[in-house]
Amino acid sequence: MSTPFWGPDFDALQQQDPEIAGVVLSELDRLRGGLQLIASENLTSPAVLAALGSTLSNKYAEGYPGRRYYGGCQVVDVAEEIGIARTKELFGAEHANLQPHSGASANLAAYAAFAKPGDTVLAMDLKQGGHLTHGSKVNFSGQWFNAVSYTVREDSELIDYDQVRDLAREHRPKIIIAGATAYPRLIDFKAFREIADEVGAIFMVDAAHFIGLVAGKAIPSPVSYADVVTATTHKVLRGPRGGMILSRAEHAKAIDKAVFPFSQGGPLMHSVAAKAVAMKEASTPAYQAYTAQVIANAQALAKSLEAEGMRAVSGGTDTHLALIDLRPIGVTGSEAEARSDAARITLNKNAIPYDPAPPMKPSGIRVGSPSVTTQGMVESDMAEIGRLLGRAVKAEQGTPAGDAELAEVAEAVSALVARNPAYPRP
Ligand code: DSN
Repeated sequence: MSTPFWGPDFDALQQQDPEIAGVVLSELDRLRGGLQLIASENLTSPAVLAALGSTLSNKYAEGYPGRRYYGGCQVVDVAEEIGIARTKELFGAEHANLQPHSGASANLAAYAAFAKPGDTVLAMDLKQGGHLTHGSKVNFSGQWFNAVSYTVREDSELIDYDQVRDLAREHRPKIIIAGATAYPRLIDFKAFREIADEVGAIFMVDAAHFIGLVAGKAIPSPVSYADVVTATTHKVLRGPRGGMILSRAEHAKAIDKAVFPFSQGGPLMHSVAAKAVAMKEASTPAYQAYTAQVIANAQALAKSLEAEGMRAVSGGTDTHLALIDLRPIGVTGSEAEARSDAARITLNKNAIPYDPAPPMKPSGIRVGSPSVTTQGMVESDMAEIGRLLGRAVKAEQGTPAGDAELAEVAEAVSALVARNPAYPRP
């Protein structure tokens, strides 16, 4: 290569802006010093970070490769073309758009491609594991569309496909959406496809959470069943923060127009390039092994939390996350989140299906294995994490004994992560 790489130049940042340099280092310390169990996060590779921290960030490139509204796009065109080709190949998709800035932006574009304000959409209830963009009244999806929600069964805590069919027949939605942010089980895409066909609806899968498991061939793919698949690139997939859309060729034009110019302006070309890097990484046997381990680890973690007296919603997990009901141990999700935080274990409080408690003090937590698996942890580590988490969430924070227990757990967490560090020091 004739031109040496220019940036990320951390020394320059430290000199020019020590405050923000300090923040960057503190965050690295936080990642290295604790356990990241947020199911939607991961630890991106240095290659992805290098693409993100590159001069591609400077370029305006409204439009698509070969059809831009700005000059000088010949170089960024190559990045986007490579990214699209890799994505189509990886997922067996007829069309891919890598420009959505986020999962929510991808969903906005997908709605716009197939529905008009006032149309009916059918999606999973936010309180039962669906996403904000699946029809919540505080989001565009609930304000611009007539959003009808399906739920999980109260007994099994699994999606009630009979209810989905009944609601589809009754409301004749324009779009039926499968996908969730806190549903630990596999989704029957074939059943959804059949329901969509019966009522003439577009079938959209929001695969934000599990697209990385699909990339690694660890779970079945929705691509052959869905008209459109929206996703994020930063969860199990381990790319940069961002979104993407896969679709059938017949919908390619509608999708591309809905992203630009309808809902976005200039794409973030450094992020598009970093998505291309992530697709290459996700095409390797090593990544496939990673995704299989992600699932094995989530299952081991759920089991170890059950051994601590908690309950795994739906009895366990088939994916990278588990939803944990804390009522059997008499702790709220917010208490558990705060206590875990004090013990250097990062996770989020979460509502459980049919939660009797309010959203800010829900009955559960959500835990995920993508980050700790990237660090190289395996089932035996997850058993230890479960024991530590059990001690942390039961410690009465604010009492001398509880605080001492949390400090002890924090020490044990430090020892555990030292064996499998995040972003190991060279
Ligand atoms: N915030 C993401 C999650 O944590 O699942 C979804 O957008």
